[in-house]
Amino acid sequence: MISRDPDELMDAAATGSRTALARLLTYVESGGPNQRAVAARAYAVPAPYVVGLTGPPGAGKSTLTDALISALLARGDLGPVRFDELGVLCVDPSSPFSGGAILGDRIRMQSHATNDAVFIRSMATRGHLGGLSLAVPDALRVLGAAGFALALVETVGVGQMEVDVASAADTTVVVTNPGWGDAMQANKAGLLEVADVFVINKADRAGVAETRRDLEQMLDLGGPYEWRPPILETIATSATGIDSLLEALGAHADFLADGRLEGHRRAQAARELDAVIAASLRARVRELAHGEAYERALEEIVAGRTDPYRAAETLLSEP
Ligand SMILES: Nc1nc2c(ncn2[C@@H]2O[C@H](COP(=O)(O)OP(=O)(O)OP(=O)(O)O)[C@@H](O)[C@H]2O)c(=O)[nH]1
Ligand SMILES: [Mg+2]
Repeated sequence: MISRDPDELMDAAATGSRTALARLLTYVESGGPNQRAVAARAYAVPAPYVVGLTGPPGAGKSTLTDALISALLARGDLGPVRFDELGVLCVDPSSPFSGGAILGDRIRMQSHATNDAVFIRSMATRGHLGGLSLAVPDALRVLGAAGFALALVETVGVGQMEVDVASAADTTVVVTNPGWGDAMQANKAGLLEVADVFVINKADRAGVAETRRDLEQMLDLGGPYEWRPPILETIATSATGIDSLLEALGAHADFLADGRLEGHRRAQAARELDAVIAASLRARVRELAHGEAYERALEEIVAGRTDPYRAAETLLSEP
């Protein structure tokens, strides 16, 4: 029988138990006291180096991730990062239970399902107070505590929530396809913020040059860059362009390792802390809105005996 105790599970995960690791990640998704206990242990261990892949549905992220897994395992390093085991998280913020993604991703990454050096998991949120934008960083920490030095995170979509999830990565790859210049243009602000590497996947299709031109123009509008995101072309289905992609990922990891990773991690920590504070305050608001004092305050406001500002001050000052 596997333990239910977060501390025992942590010890088991650290010595290689995948069952323990899976249960810890379920705790992370579910929120509550177990999630808090897991976080207390997991954040005491350095986070793994994280490569995030994000992009519109169907861009080929899972196929690309699959090809990257093979190439990474063959090398055993990514720039300065050495690893024995590879953790992979698949995240679909638009679907609360990642139903479709689980099936699709599992099939796409089937070739690695039985490889002990790879751990693949679809992430959903079932109650974590901060949703996926906190559950994913927590899960990455758990992978770190379980001994993974490198993790890949596939996130479906290019909206604000996906950008939030993507910001948990150290190197973020934005995956596009030929002919999707306009769609990317519409999201350029968020994408420019997170993209360290652009990939035009499905380069076997027409329109690669136009998409490259669109992306270059988009990049020209931004900057100046200490690191200008390179634009690579891949055909994930035949693993074409994967070596160049790995070179680019390694180069970016080197770039960060050259004195920038600490600042990057500090910015991540600030985003996480802000998100936890915001989520806690929202929970407090919901709690207040269900209390008797709140009902009394409403009556007072309606009767003209107080105003919402004074009423809020009074409510918040109560223990
Ligand atoms: N022609 C072509 N098809 C590709 C390429 N890469 C992926 N595909 C196909 O595109 C489809 C979607 O691939 P996935 O890897 O599931 O894409 P995804 O971005 O992970 O999809 P979601 O997770 O659902 O957003 C599959 O049918 C792939 O076989 C490519 O380079 N060329
Ligand atoms: Mg996918």
